[in-house]
Amino acid sequence: MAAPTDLSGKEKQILPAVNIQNLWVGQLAVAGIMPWMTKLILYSFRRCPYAMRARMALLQAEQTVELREIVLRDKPAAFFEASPSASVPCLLNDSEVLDESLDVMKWALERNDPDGWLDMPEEGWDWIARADGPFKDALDRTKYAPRYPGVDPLEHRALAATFLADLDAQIETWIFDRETLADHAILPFVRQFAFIDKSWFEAQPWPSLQAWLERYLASEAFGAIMPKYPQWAEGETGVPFP
Ligand SMILES: N[C@@H](CCC(=O)N[C@@H](CS)C(=O)NCC(=O)O)C(=O)O
Repeated sequence: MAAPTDLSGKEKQILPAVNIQNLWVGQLAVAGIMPWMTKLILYSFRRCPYAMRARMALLQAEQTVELREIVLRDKPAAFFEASPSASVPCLLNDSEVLDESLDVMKWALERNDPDGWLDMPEEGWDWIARADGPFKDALDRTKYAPRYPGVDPLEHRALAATFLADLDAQIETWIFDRETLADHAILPFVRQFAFIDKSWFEAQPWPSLQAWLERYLASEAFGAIMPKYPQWAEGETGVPFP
């Protein structure tokens, strides 16, 4: 590993033009300006709720990655090579491939967890398991009913609603007494469900849940994980995120 002061000619030329104070070292690594830094690559898709929660944890943990925006109907060969499940998100670091969004969240926060998101009650994992399991199943059968022949979307909307009513009863401002991993693991899926039929969602008696979602959608962090990214193409460098 080269010492940070041991700059090649190219780096010497580039560095004075960069306002280093405004950049994370990870962004410099992605930009190729500090090549001795580990380069992290995130295959992502803007609207995928799993990728959204991974990006939220990376943002919170201030872990800069090279983001490669994937279009799911046009997956590049490099993505198939990287991701065993061919699903987003997929994070590559120098020693491993993280192909599950929750693993990406944990990995990022284990490196830097300024607000203690990982320090949540054990029950947080139960909420996440209910959201990722029965709630997500019901969400998909409500939203994408034609993909599930013989399935009644209204029946599944009612199943999803039982979970959301329980969550509404649990939330004051957050699921627990402060923001934790559970909030950010679940919020993208509640967003996805809410937008199936926004007026129906808003008419439900879930004031705490609705306010929780509204705060998320209006937050600076949400804006920071949702810019439109250009589709990544083989041979290109992706964009630094965050
Ligand atoms: N368990 C995975 C699920 C990820 C997932 O299913 N992502 C969807 C997009 S939202 C995907 O990539 N699907 C593959 C496809 O549509 O081809 C995780 O948590 O990361």
